Amino acid sequence: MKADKNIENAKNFTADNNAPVDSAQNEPKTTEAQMSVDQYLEQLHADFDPVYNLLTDYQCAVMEVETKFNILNSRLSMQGEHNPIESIKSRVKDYESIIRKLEKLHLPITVEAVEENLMDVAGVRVICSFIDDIYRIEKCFVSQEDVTLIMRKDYIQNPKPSGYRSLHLIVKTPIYTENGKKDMYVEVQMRTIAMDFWASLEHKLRYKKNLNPDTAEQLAKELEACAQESAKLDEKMLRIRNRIAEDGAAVRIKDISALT
Ligand code: 0O2
Repeated sequence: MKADKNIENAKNFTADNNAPVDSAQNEPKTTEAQMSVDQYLEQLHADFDPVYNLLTDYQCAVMEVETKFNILNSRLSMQGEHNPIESIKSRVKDYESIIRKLEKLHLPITVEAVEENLMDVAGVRVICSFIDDIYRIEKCFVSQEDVTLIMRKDYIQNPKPSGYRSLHLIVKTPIYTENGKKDMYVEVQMRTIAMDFWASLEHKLRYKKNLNPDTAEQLAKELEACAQESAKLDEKMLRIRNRIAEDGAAVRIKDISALT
């Protein structure tokens, strides 16, 4: 629809401004150049529509998964004393990164190759307050009927050498389009606020191209140390939260026994 309009606009643009005027009849003439612009746009349309459709499907998958987490957050927060999810960040890889990844994997640059081989085009990042919330939410999420767990990498139990910690899940989940049901891969990254804080800073270092190698090495070491401190902080916060919960429960039990 949008692309049709673009082609139409392009035709208008050519007719209004660029086409040479036939002096005899004083009317724009259809030229070879104009034809080729139309053909070019139609080709572009044919090439880009499948890509646009694919990225839209991934966007829908992201929305489906986000909704699942939002629902879990509401349900679990009714039972506990806090919202287990602090925030959710989502993205669909842009087509430039998709093409670079296909190239890196020596795969053909086709829509089919993306659908069959790339499992991280749709990404949902779930940020939790505490480590135990991550595993509690994971369990509820993967047990849903329309969520199929494809891959699980626990970088919280087994951090990467860089110090990176997060729980990664690759799942398949359906979207419902005008053409029916379609199963989509979605990558879910689950982490605490501290893990997310660390990962965003380390990501900056990773993509900083022109850093002096010595500085880069030193910063990587500092970040690794930070990762260990932040892991300890996560554990301490969890212990404190549990103490608060236990004391609260003890007070409630005392109150109840005073009534009986
Ligand atoms: P972006 O821009 O975040 O999307 P692959 O996905 O094929 O490169 P693999 O081993 O299948 O590699 O995936 P992995 O390493 O389990 O997870 C990849 C994603 O996790 C990365 O995506 C990052 O988002 C995140 N990640 C993994 N390791 C690190 C790390 O050491 N530091 C930080 N900051 N993030 C990490 P992308 O595509 O690399 O980047």
